[in-house]
Amino acid sequence: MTQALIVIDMQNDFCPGGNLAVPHGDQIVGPINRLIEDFPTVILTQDWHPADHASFADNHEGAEPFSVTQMPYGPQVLWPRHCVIGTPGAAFHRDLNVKRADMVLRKGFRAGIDSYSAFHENDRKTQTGLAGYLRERGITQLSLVGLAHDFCVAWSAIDAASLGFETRVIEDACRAIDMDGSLDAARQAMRQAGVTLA
Ligand code: VGL
Ligand code: ZN
Repeated sequence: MTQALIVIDMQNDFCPGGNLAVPHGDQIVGPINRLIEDFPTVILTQDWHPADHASFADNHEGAEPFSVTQMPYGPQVLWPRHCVIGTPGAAFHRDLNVKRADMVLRKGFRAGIDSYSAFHENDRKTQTGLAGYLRERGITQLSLVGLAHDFCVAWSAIDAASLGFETRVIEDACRAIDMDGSLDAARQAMRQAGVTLA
């Protein structure tokens, strides 16, 4: 089988009540669970940050959440503290069917580098190893779902397409943060990268 479903960051902190809640993020748990049954291979990603992570606004004196700062690797949005290693906010949504996952890929665990994409960290150099894993298993077609549509799903999909995977985002099973037009920009960037928006 050459297909995999990649479920991005279906964690409590990205759902209503969480620290970086994506509006209606919990509504896609049911649709994702149905998709999980249809794919031969399922991979879950988990945003997984140490407490001193550089993407947290409260680790930068006087910085407001959702402002943009300059990192050594370029501009970086500063987020509310979220998905701290081992906390309930970093756990998967309780109703997500995690039983069929072949792999759980953690990302963003280096204090100095954020990682939206499941393939490359935000410095665009540090690899997560996912491409190698998929290639070794002979997987060529990817379908992506999850949170957030305009950040981690989009960046993962763009990288997947540029790495040569046939890449599709199932938009009904995604929800967006949508700050300053970020969803429109992300959809345009995905189309440009050759990602199919389904
Ligand atoms: C995400 C912002 C910060 C995401 C993760 O999963 O889209 N967004 N960390
Ligand atoms: Zn994060």
